[in-house]
Amino acid sequence: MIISGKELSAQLKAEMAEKVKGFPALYGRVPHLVVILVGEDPGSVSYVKGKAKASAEVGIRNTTIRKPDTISEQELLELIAQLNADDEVDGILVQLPLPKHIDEDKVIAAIDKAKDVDGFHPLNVAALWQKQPCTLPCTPKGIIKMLKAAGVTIEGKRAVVIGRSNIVGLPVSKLLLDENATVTITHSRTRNLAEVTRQAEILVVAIGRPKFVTADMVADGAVVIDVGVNRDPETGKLCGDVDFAAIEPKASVITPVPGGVGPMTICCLMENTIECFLRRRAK
Ligand code: L34
Repeated sequence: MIISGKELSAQLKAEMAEKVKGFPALYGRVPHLVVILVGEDPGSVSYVKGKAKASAEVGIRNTTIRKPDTISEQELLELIAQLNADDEVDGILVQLPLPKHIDEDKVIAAIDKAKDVDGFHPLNVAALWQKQPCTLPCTPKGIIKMLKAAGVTIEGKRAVVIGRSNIVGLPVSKLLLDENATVTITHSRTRNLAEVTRQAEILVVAIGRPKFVTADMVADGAVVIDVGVNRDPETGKLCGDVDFAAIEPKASVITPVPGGVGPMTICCLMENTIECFLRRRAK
């Protein structure tokens, strides 16, 4: 079974659009998401466009601010301070990665926690690990939604995550743990990786290397979630971290690239923007 993130996200966005339609009457306006894109990285340009398109579909106001990669850290921090102070802004997202001369951690920490639609702010991260109410990071949140929509039972399962990034590997591990999976986090220094991944009933791959996971690394019947968005060095087409053609026949459930986790990430960003908007209204 192939889980279509594209279809699931279309359904969820339609439900959100229905809800947002009522917001002007209830609250006087719709949620407003501001996306900051620094530089011209083609991947980032494409993802940020996807975020604007999804916003339009859901009825969320989107402002995308594009800055040259020569912007100083100070200028970026000042822009964020301005947006923090603007009561008409509900969500602030700084697309990553940033140019090397800018300290990403400092930029993320500068965003008002209540407007942190990515769930990357240190206070949101701390709340996640302490199981307190927080904004969940979009990609991990989308992964759990896909598993549930596919009818996958998470509780009691052996889950293996490849990758330990702040954006995906660590938070998705925590969410799987919260769903009562037994979680193993693997990475570049893991010995006998294939031996570990073959134990996985649920395998989440977020390593950022094209077709890194080969058929011999996956057990028959495994659920495989592919977070990678890479260019295939041979064909130049988009491909995941998983060799889809080789693994799809073995897996019980698998996500495609494109059309899998990516669209769900954007869908959850819409949900987070609505949540931030409503939480700010409630105050
Ligand atoms: N701040 N930076 C911040 N927040 C994020 O949530 C992200 N991420 C990751 C990179 N940097 C970020 C994204 O938005 C990755 N990411 C992302 C979002 C959407 C898609 C892929 C990555 C996506 O929609 N992928 C499509 C293909 C898009 C294409 O054609 O280029 C897919 O179907 O997988």
